[in-house]
Amino acid sequence: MVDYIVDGNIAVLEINNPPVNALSIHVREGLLTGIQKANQDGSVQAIVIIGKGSTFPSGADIREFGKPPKEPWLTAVGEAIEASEKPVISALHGTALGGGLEVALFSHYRIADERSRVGFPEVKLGLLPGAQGTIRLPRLTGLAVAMRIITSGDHINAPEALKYGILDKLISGNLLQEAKTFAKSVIGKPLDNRRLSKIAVRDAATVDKHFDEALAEVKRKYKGMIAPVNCLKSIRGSAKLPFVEAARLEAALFRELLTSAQSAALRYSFFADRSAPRWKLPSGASIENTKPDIIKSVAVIGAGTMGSAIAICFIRVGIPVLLVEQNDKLLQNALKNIGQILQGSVKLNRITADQRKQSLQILRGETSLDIVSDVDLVVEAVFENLKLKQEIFARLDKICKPSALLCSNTSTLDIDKIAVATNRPGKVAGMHFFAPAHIMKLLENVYGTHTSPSTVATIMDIGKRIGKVSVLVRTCDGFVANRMNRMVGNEAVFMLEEGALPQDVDRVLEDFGMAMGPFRVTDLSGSDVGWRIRQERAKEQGIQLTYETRFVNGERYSSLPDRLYELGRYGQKTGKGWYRYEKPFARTAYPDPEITDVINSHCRSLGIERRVIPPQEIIERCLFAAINEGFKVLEEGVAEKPENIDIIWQYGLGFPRYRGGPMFYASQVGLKTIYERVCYYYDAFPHSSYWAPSDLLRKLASHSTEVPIDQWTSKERSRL
Ligand code: 3H9
Repeated sequence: MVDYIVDGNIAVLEINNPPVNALSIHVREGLLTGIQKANQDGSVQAIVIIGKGSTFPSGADIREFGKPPKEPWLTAVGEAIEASEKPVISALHGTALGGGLEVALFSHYRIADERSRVGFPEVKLGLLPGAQGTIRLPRLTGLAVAMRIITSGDHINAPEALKYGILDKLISGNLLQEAKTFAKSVIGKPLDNRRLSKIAVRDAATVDKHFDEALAEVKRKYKGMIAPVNCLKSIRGSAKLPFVEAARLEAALFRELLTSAQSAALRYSFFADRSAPRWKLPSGASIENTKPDIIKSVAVIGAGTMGSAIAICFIRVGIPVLLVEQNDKLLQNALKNIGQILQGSVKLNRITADQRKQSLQILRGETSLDIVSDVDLVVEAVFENLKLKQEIFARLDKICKPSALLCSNTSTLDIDKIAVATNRPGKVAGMHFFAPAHIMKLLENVYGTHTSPSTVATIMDIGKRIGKVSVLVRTCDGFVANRMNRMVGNEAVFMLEEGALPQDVDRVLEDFGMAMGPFRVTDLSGSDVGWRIRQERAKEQGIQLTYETRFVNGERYSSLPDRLYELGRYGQKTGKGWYRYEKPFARTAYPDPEITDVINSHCRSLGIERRVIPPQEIIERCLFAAINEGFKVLEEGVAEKPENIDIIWQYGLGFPRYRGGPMFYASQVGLKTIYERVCYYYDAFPHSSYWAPSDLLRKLASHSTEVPIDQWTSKERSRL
């Protein structure tokens, strides 16, 4: 894995561990023996470390973490590099990250391809650069820059790294040749002033000030995460302690992180990010064997908030959009809004003024559906009503060219029921965007019974092209996100009836790490939306909902949200919802005594006795209910694997990444505990049938030892 090549008086250690030259055990061994051999080889006067293929090492091998560590440690390899009597030059290209950058910092010189990037992304894995990265980097860059680079995990481009002193020289030509030439130029020069362990942190005297400022920043930015705090503690050590002691402190802080639940979740998330978009259908069709169609033009039907934001997703990557809206006034408003949103992006430096102009040039508003005959893909984003969608799809089927894909942005409706309105069910699918669609990363792509593999390949591919994290799910009521999240909403409201207040529930879930509690989310999206859906469903079923309604079709029902609607408390947009706001559209939510009165009088009128609901119960009732549903989703094959569910929750529902997602969280709590609590709540709340335990959960929980999450579907689902 490390080739040892001698060219004249230069030994080249070429690391060959595709795809990213991760510093796996054999690479570490190869580097160590290579350094030793070169030092013993009388003909060698300098050593070059370089990566084969597309990159210098991009870090330690993340798959080795969580397993028993194997010697030599990266630090031991690095110390041998630094101690070398012959100059060692790291020649960087691609992405020199984490342990890779640490190898470079142990080296006496660092030169780099001018297009390369460096960085310490460990914090994103819940770790710190634990092979002396936190104590070596400040010696080159000073404390403030080191703190920023290490706590952000961001990549730094080569010119910037040169400016900070991380690199000694940028190379535009052949890296290996230039590295050898550079190596020859430093033969015989003193090495001690190139050994970072011998150099002091130049601004060590100011460390407390930098530490306090950076700590306040990371606590605000990365609330609840321990890795950024440990990074800072270690960097502070680099300035306050002798080198060897600082290294010892770093090792202890690294070990604490490596064994933490947060790092396990973040490492799981790293691989889940890569595995979730890799789709596979029960038929065997998959990303590996199915080619996507190339989408060159799109029509978005419906120019409401959602439709407009979806249009933005396409035009900003250069895909022309026809935005269709019957009502010309609404259409003109939407076009104006899109212009303003893009202007906002220019102000935030997310796009240039030119890019805005180019995007708007490929957007056309139209009031007639007939205009979409030639587009490759239609995304329908009209009101959530099955009959309306069926009518539109029937018309689209007649108007659009036979090869066009017809997709719905429905968030709940069965794709099969929409597809039957057309003569091309194979080309019908769901593309469920999350509001605000131009910002939220998630795209829940939905296939129906008849959706063809090439349609699936195309919607997954286009999702990637527009920069979304695309996850494929099978059609069912609510798909994965809304189906599971409904349990959170239900339990949250039921707990209000039983004794909690909105701020109690939200606080517990936000302390858990959720981006927003369910009541703040409802206030943001507007409680009128849910009210309309409830009324519509009741009408379909011939049911009259009143304040006294406590059961619908034998299922527990709370009319509290309906009371809110009747009071005109639609949320932020009316300045009042589950919370009070200073004015309509203001963002800061204040607990509202009026809401407490509404809840208390609701309970009195229905004869419900209120009690104190402990935080643990709030967590269990919201999350365990959703997790149980998640197991049903797996059991039914709606999601192919737990990672898909977790990625949906992270990118669509604000689940904290450092907890992995509800399914990973379940694996950490333990499936026996989850199962027992689900059974307990099912006994306590028999009129909430979603508490009925999932068969898959029951089977997995019955094993004497915990079944690892990567075996949940393959092992058990086939045996159900
Ligand atoms: C560390 O270094 C700790 C040290 O400080 C201390 C030690 C004591 N290990 O992302 P891609 C796989 S912590 C194992 O699709 P790209 C990845 O799973 C580490 N595997 O490519 C995928 O596999 P598959 C600090 C890794 O071009 C394949 O490689 N470093 C690793 O879009 C291609 O990856 C990091 O955190 C790894 N380190 O992006 C860097 N990296 O095909 C993590 C990748 O089976 N890596 N794989 O799904 C990255 O950020 C990106 O992979 C990179 C390339 C930017 C390098």
